[in-house]
Amino acid sequence: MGFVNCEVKENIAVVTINRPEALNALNSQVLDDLAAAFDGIDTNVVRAVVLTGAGEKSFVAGADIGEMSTLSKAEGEAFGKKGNDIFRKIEQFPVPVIAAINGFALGGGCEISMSCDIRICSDNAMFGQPEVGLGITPGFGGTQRLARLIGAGMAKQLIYTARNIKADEALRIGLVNAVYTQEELLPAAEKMASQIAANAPIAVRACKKAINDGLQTDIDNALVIEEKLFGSCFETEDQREGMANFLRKKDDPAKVKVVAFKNA
Ligand code: CO8
Repeated sequence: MGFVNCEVKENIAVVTINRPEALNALNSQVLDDLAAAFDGIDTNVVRAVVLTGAGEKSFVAGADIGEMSTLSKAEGEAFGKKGNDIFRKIEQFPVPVIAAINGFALGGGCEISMSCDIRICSDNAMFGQPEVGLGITPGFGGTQRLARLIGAGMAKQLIYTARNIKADEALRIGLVNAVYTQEELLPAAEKMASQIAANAPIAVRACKKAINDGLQTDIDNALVIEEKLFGSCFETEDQREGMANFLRKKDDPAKVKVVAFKNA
């Protein structure tokens, strides 16, 4: 597919934004290709996704400034909606998405990483919302997701000053979970995806939904969301097999086995 590659390795998918000549900047075509790549993933097979950028320098250096430079008010709003729709698709994708941030994650690049479930980065990564320096606001969810992730005070400081931060600072403020060398990043992301993929897939999906939906409401309603999803797990084969395996192990440690969860 044009600007986005998707490689499925057993039950994980690696989606790579592939426009390195423009540091993987997001133009309309990249956004369309990204949507198509996620639409094309068979979630009956794939249990976790890694999202990364091609090349050694950049994850995504933002929305395409050339394309944006001549937009009218209505076109700007439409472009913002286009990005928001695809980022929301990633955020609500049924299985977890890990952003493996291999360099610049500026503007729309920082924003797309924040629509993923988990962010890890390489030691050359750089994050920022430089939009006010270009005369615009963040437009692909940055004002909302950055404040939710790292708190309103720190988000406002980063957005108002348009200051870029390096990997170590991103780790300190909780924007990323871990920092790796450039060589280690993708293997680490794939290993994490495989660890997720080894667990009961329906339960993992239910956890994602419970956390995401619960964060949008008050604690009482959020706990009801969890109760319902928790209850639904008791209709699955994976729950029966997972618990039976634990009880067999207790009975006789020699009976220990790795459960091959079925997505059922
Ligand atoms: N858009 C378009 N092209 C880009 C972008 C971008 N965001 N970033 C880099 N490129 C291109 C450069 O133009 C250059 O192309 P060419 O070789 O044809 O001249 C190529 O990528 C390589 O870039 P540089 O030569 O600049 O590489 P450097 O290593 O010197 O610098 C930087 C790297 C620091 C990342 C620099 O390229 C840069 O500052 N890029 C812009 C970063 C930025 O400001 N990003 C935010 C954009 S705004 C945004 O994302 C808003 C999102 C919401 C939009 C909502 C719309 C309504």
